[in-house]
Amino acid sequence: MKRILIKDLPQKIGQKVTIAGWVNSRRDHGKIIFMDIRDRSGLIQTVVIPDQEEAYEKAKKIKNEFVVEIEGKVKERPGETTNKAQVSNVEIEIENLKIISSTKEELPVEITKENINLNLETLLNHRSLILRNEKIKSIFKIYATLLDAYNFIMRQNDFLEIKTPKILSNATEGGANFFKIKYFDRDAFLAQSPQFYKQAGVSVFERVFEIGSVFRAEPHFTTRHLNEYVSLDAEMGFIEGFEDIMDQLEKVITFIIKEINKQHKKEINQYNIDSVSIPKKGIPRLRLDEAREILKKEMGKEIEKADIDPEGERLIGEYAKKEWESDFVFLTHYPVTVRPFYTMPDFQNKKLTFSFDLIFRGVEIATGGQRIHDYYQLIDNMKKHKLDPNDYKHYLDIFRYGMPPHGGWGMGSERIVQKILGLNSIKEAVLFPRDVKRLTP
Ligand code: AMO
Repeated sequence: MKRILIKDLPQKIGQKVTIAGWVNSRRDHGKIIFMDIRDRSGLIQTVVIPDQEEAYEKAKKIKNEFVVEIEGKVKERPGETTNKAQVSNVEIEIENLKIISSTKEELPVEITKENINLNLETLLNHRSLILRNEKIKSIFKIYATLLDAYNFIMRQNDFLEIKTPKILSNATEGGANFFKIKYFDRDAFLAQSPQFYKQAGVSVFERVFEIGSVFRAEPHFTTRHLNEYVSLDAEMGFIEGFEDIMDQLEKVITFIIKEINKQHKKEINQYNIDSVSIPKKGIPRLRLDEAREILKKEMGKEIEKADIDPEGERLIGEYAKKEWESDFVFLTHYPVTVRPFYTMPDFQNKKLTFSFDLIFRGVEIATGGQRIHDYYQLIDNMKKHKLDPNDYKHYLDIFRYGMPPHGGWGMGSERIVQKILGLNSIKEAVLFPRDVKRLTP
């Protein structure tokens, strides 16, 4: 008999069916054995009694996580025995039971708990097993919707999807957090971002986006840094100012959040956290120096460096929530000294740039801004940043033959999921994360 999915069982009451999946739990009550079976669509209770001799004998030996195939009759369950995890009020009375895959091993960790709460090391050390937990699977269901929604809204806004190289001859973002690799007989770098290539994309297609892996050699253990993450990038031409980019990003993030809230109520509830809110009036925008003032006046926090630190971002996030009921806030006009050489300086104040960060629940999730599009200004600015234009010949070629005013953003996908669910570490939002010490599984 052809296998059907657990979610379709309520329509099969009184019929004989075949299902297959993992044994989520087994309870032996002597005269009756219950097994909860899990497949990709849900969870169902099954029962076997001694009259079904062969199946009953097999069921006695079964342990959690065995893979089984079950043939039996779908029955309505009496109301009082319906438990919370049940997808519906039906159960299966087992007639035939086939063990497809078994193990002699004991499970190293208990994974069926609804409210699993393990420390990060345990979560990562037993990764392939722990990912089977419903609450943990939810993270990746939300992640998949995020990628799908980003792709959809970008295409709808006339951006073309591109894929750019990840093995490069130069580091793109400056700083020291790049991975140097051997590339045949010379050195190469893993892309820290698709920055140069998405700008090249503008020179051809006007509007491009990319969903792709990027690499950062982050030597520290923090709750918000990964060494390999998936960046949601965009770049658009013919802008009138960098506000156009923020407007576009706001549209995108609003759509993504709406989709996730609509499709994942159940998953968000498992994490016992409020769903994300964006005020009707839009995401508030603060100049960085205004934010500085607010932090000093309202929260007694003085930012000494040119850039705002993680604690400052957290506090400004709290302020945005209190003042505007917003989980998001844009910070704008970062100083030249903390932005890469390709960032457009503010026409009115050359010490500042037309750039922004988007803060979500107190963490930076996106950086963006207007870029320099004039060939000669770009060369000039490279020199100001102590870079040799000869090292950037191919990048400069983009600007040599006509380039419109443009800009874009890079957004960390894992940080978005982390903040939607309130995960302690960003690593929880990655199937198999890497850090300084971890290259497995
Ligand atoms: P930036 O370096 O700020 O900007 O990165 C953009 C966004 O990527 C995310 N991010 C990270 N996420 C996880 N682990 C990391 N180590 C990590 N580093 C960054 C953050 C951040 O906001 N080219 C520019 C973007 C642009 O201007 O278009 C860039 O890469 O969410």
